Amino acid sequence: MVVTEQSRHTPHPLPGRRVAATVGLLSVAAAVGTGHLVAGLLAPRSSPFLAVGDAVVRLSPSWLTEFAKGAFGTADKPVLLAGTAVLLVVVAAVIGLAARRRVLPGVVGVVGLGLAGLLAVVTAPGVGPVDLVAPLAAPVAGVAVLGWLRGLAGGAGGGRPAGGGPSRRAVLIGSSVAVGLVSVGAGLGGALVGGGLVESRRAVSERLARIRPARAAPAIPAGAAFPESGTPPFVTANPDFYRVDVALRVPAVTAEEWRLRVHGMVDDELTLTFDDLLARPLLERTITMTCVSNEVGGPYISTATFLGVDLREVLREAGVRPGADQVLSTSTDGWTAGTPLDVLLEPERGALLAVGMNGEALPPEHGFPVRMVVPGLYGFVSATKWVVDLEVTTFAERQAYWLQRGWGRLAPIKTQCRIDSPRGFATAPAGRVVVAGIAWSQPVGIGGVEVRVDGGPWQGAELATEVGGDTWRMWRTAFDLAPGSHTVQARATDRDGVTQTEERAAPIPDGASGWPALIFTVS
Ligand SMILES: Nc1nc2c(c(=O)[nH]1)N[C@H]1C(S)=C(S)[C@@H](COP(=O)(O)O)O[C@H]1N2
Ligand SMILES: [Mo]
Repeated sequence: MVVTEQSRHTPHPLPGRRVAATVGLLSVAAAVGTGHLVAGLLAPRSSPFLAVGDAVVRLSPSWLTEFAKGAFGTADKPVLLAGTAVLLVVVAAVIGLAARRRVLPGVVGVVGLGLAGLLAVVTAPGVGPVDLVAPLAAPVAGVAVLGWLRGLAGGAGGGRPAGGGPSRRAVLIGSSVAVGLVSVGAGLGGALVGGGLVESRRAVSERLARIRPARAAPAIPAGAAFPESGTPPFVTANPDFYRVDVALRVPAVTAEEWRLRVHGMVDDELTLTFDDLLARPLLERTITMTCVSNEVGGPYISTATFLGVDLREVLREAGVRPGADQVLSTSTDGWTAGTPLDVLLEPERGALLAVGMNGEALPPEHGFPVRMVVPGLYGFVSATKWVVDLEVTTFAERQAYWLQRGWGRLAPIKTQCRIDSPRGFATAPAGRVVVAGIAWSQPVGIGGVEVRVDGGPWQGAELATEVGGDTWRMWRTAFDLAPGSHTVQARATDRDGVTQTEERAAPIPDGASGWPALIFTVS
């Protein structure tokens, strides 16, 4: 083998600083674009770029987010994302410069960015395994493009002898354009598939912020909760709101493509668009939702202020025919709920086609763009998320998803309570032990809660300021207890004077019953 002096000693010229920085930019762009595209296809919320933005919001101290809201109003999120993008451009250029001589520092930089994205995604509420794909794919694409472009630019020892083929400069420019197009395409693709939903939701939130409800929910009075004694806050923050559904992937329907068909035993079939809903009077109602699967003492209960359209008015407009006794609602993913028609037509019930939750559009996991909420009924017979179809029919004719699987047909929420403090098997210091919790009996409301320790006399608990019958009510009381193990029990009584039954029942078919009890130790 003959190795010429010339080719062995051809020095690989270092790429210029501008070229190196461009290589860094394109590599990071490819990473971000790929992450966004994969997220868009698999799980919109797992876009590393958007997740970093969300993480910044989540981790920011409240004075900073309040300041941002004050300074930028509803534009605070675009401003935040633009800021993140600017920072990313700077970091990308630095990565390119770092990789000018040796590729390793650049790889470390891209992987470091990838780790930041991954961390942001996995620390978000409610992540699943599928959410990991996009943040892992992003740095892989970034490193691949970095290595390739460096080769083309001559920094990686892959330089070809000059002469003959296209000049290095032409190759570099050509490939840069190609990579740039791919990155932009990936970004756009991701934006179209997943970002379309994100964008739609953001636009709805902004529209809702400008709308004055025809009827606003009363402000939550101070003293409606006892968080200092261990109860949850009165209104559940959206990320903390319990979630129950059979959807493996959160359905992605934009507000623009959403339609609701109202049909069946009606005089006039209706098809409503999202704009049609927003053109109606919007009502705000604070409602405690409960899942029938909740065990005594369980977590599947939360409260939000919903904004929506009066469902009764929509049904009356369609003109319900005699003989119907059920509204079968269908989600875009095919799940169904059967709601008793007479409940939906009660003037005081307040059933909603909800579009807003705690001052923003419904979160995707909670039914964006539109869901049903019916005070006083368990979710499986009333709270259809991503609702697209309402059929007025009969229970004899049509059976909904869980009814077919052995759960109940009529499912009013049972009067129930939960002890939140002390925790089961906790150790409390000797002296006065505060016992606190929540109670609910939608839509009647709670009139009293009693607590007893070790089977002793029932003691009436202090009730928090009442918000309404459709919501939970917090309670607390205290006992002087001797050291040792103790059992505490609670029972709630509704506003009509009916005390919850002591009889234990499992959740299936129509909700758990029995007095909550737990054991703890006084030291
Ligand atoms: N499309 C759809 N809607 C659904 C469900 C579902 O599985 N699919 N589950 C229902 C049940 S059982 C409950 S308790 C509530 C829970 O609503 P949340 O997840 O917003 O708390 O949604 C209801 N709506
Ligand atoms: Mo449920």
